[in-house]
Amino acid sequence: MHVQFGEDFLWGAATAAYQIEGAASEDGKGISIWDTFAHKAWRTAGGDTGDVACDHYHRYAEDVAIMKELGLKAYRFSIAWPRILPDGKGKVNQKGLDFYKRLTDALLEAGIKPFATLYHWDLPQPLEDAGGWPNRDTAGHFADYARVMYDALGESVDGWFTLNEPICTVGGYRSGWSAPGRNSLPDALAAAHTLLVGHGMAVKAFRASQARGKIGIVLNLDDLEPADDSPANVAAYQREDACTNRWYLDPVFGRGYPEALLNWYGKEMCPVHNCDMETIAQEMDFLGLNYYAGHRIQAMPQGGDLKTASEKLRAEGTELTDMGWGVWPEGLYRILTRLKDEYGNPPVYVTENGMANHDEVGADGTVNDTARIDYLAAHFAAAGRAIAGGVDLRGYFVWSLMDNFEWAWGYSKRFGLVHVDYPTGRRTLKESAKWYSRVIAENGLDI
Ligand code: IFM
Repeated sequence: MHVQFGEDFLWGAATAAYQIEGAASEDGKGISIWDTFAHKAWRTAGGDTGDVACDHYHRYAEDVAIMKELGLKAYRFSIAWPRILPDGKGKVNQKGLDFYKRLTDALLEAGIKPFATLYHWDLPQPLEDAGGWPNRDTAGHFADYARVMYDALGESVDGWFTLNEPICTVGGYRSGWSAPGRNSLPDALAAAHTLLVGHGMAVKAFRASQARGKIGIVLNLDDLEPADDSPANVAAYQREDACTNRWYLDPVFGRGYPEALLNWYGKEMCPVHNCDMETIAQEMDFLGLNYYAGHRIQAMPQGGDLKTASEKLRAEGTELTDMGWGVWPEGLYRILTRLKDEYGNPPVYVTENGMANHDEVGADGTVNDTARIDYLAAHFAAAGRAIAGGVDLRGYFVWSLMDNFEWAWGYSKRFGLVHVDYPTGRRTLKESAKWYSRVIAENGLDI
């Protein structure tokens, strides 16, 4: 079967600052919570840090040349807040701005549309020291930082995303696995609310700016269903869906917090100030969807937290990626269709989708990642099917352009279309990259 995409469909790839840039304390960059966290003992696999990462800060021109060779139409990167405002607020670091100006100029020169994420998890450490995301002031500082970026790159950037996967930032206040590594339910609940208020303030600031592009948020949504139709499992599914998907989706679409969440947390929910829900519900131009997983939800004897009251089961028969995540392309179709049916069919970009695979450069110099080709082909086909069913999907950013620092897993997981040899920094196009380049050239694929 042949799947053809529309002429304007934007094929791209995505990365994030801390995962690829390196140059952790160069040219006036401040420290982020991930710099601090990764340097603590036992936080990342092998004690890996993003100090050097893919050295993209110095090799960005080579990386843009690779994107051009692949024929990418768009590139999604993130801006390191502490490179721009080392203290998180106040004095702007011109050299930080210069780097992103060089990057976006190179992209435009190569005919690639820049899509910038303002926050992909690297909060300036001084703001964390002042309370971090649980502190309401952080929302205002985020909007101020966003304003600096709209002024600096408003002419160049096509698409802006305020936050990447707020649920993961919240996780950093609830569990030890990601920065800042705090473990407090009230802090996590407050962080979730401040993040959403910050998102709304940043969208408002965008509308008031002269920037020419469009704006939205990136949410990672899971395809969930009850393990069976027993009342306990259906209730567990509703809670899990509220916690994983609707906690962020509903308020940005003007529906407030889901009832299942309010019922579960009750008084513990962070206080909502007067106009907060209105601020959060600013009209967006598109939604960014990061898709990786589907689960069947089964109730568990109640634990202290919403998360421990249910268990996630993998869809039967699914293969596993190197992260241990099930391969479930049907879930992408189902989520896209849900956005159409339940959220008014907003313009959507798949802002991340891809898989970790155990990739090695073979003796002949190639990286034979057929599993990734199969994975992407199946997900592209699911996206094509969703478009045929009326979903307003505008583009697709594969995660990731290149192998990079996979947070707590360090460099042990490879998500890239391009292989990175970390000791030398050498880049090698994997077979999936060559295949993707043909998909882009033909604007379609046979499956
Ligand atoms: O590497 C991450 C990325 O930073 C956010 N979304 C999921 C990816 C894979 O885990």
